[in-house]
Amino acid sequence: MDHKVTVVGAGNVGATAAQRIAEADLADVVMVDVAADLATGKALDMMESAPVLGFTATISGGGDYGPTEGSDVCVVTAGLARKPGMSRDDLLKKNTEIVGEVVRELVARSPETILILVTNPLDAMCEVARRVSGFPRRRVFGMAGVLDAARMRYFIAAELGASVEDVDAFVLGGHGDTMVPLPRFATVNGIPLPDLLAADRIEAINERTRKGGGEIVNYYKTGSAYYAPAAAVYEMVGSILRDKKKILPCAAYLEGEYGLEGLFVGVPVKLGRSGLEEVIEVELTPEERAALHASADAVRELVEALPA
Ligand code: TXD
Repeated sequence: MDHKVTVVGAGNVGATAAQRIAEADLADVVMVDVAADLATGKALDMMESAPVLGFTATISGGGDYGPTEGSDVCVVTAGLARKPGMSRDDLLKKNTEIVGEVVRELVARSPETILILVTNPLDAMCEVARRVSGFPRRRVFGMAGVLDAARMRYFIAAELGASVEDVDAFVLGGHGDTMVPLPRFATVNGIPLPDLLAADRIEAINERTRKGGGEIVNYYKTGSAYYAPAAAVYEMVGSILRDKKKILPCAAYLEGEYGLEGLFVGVPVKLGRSGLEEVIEVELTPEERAALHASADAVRELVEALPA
């Protein structure tokens, strides 16, 4: 393979993303996890599917960062989930430590890599990775918007009995309850959603999108969503490695766009071979802009709570 992708955290999202990337022959994949045997075992299990599925990419796994050297893209899914009794601040502290350490190990071996953060709280973990790596925003950003938008697209398609392929939508803001679905920009094969669906039905879809993560947790009980998150990672990695220049909503470090500065917030960006190539600014209504700024305030609060 011409490309190498490292996935740190061989848990649900990491391993599923690794599988998608390898099965599509996008890149050779290296998985790293503190649970070294878990990463080794999952990699071997996936390799044993290659003869049946016919992919040529290789997947390896373990606890060591040596094999990650020279990665084109590194995806960080390592972290702890919030356990009963654990406060949000405790989780923030713990995942800050984990992500900081992981990013240090990665950039020492792949100084030119592109970092995609997945670990929650997403927007704050992007900031940790930015500080530790010292990378420009072109090479450090987060996955959340592609997932949130995919959920919204699915809900629209299901509501209308339309093909998921025809539905486009996007979501702005931080990854959490304050995210800002933008139905005004949603289309079904080019037809604006508000022309097809009553306002109250659209609002119900917005609300379900905002709570999409929780809806899955309620079913899984002991874990969170991973099929759709892994698919979202796969789409971002594909747009980068194949230089597709897709416009995708990602957590990007804003430098004045949307009136926001020095903060990771979900906005549409262009992803190509050099990473985040452009932040796309769309004209927002005063209400949409206010909602985006409220969402940014929530991210800022988290970033200010980051351990020094
Ligand atoms: O939209 C989004 N950004 C998200 C984010 C969508 C889904 C999941 N989201 C978050 O991603 C979730 O809240 C977690 O913070 C991460 C990973 O979720 P996943 O469901 O994959 O969690 P798992 O299955 O618990 O996997 C985490 C793995 C696990 O195997 C740990 O052993 C490993 O991370 N881990 C580490 N690996 C390497 N190094 C260190 N220090 C480490 N600590 C834990």
